[in-house]
Amino acid sequence: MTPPKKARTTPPYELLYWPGIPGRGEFIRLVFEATGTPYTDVASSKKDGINEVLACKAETLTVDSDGNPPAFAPPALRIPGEGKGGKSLVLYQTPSILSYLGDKLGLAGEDEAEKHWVLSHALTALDLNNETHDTHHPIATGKYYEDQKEEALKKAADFRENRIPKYLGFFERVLKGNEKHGEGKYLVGGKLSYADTTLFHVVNGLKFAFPKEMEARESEFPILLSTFYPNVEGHGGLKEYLASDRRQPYSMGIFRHYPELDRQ
Ligand SMILES: N[C@@H](CCC(=O)N[C@@H](CS)C(=O)NCC(=O)O)C(=O)O
Repeated sequence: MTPPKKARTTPPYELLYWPGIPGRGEFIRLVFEATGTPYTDVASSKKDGINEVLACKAETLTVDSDGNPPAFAPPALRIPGEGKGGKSLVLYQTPSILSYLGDKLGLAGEDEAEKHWVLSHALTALDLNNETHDTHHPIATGKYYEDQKEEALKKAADFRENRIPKYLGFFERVLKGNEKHGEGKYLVGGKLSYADTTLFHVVNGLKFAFPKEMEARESEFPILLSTFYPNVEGHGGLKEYLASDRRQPYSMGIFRHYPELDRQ
């Protein structure tokens, strides 16, 4: 039987995120790229696309013309035709978007338990992402790094000495516990999930931001850094994407390389 047209086509997914940095938008891009799903990165591919990003988070917005609440901050995902009454659906918060897309694109786990483990691990990796941001902005997100450098040095030292090993040690245990199914390559079950792509990106960002610290710790987390990480990096659609110029370089976003914050 021929499936209905809608089931055979993917909706026109539209990522609403700042142009010029990987940022949190990258967690969303990775699930599209890993599954070969077409999407539009609105700010970088549409003329005046940035205005659409600004509009979804406008501080005067209470509800948009399609009935969606405002987004607190990018990333947001807009899906024409999937909202109430066949209008556009707009979702925000990285893990909420990942959970939605994970279900649609087969990256959310195989059953109810796996679905929640995938979400829990992705949230934990995103906590690590947020703590990484706070190493260079420990006092105020809206102030320059140079205005909070003294505190950043203290915050980064604690992050390197206590938080990095705590998080990476946790994920090493998760991978070890799932070795029977995942062979060290997957956090949950025996196939790629959005928890894997999310953790991969955070580890990739940490290697950029704290190269000396990560190199010194390489042998402490053998499954994570020698099996899991290269496996996700070499996965189907991701391998080509990561080597392409569509993968934006790190700059002034969450993952920044300040040599003075790294291991000395
Ligand atoms: N927890 C939110 C955080 C969103 C967030 O902080 N977005 C940043 C860019 S990565 C932003 O534009 N923030 C603006 C603001 O907080 O006003 C998520 O994961 O989506």
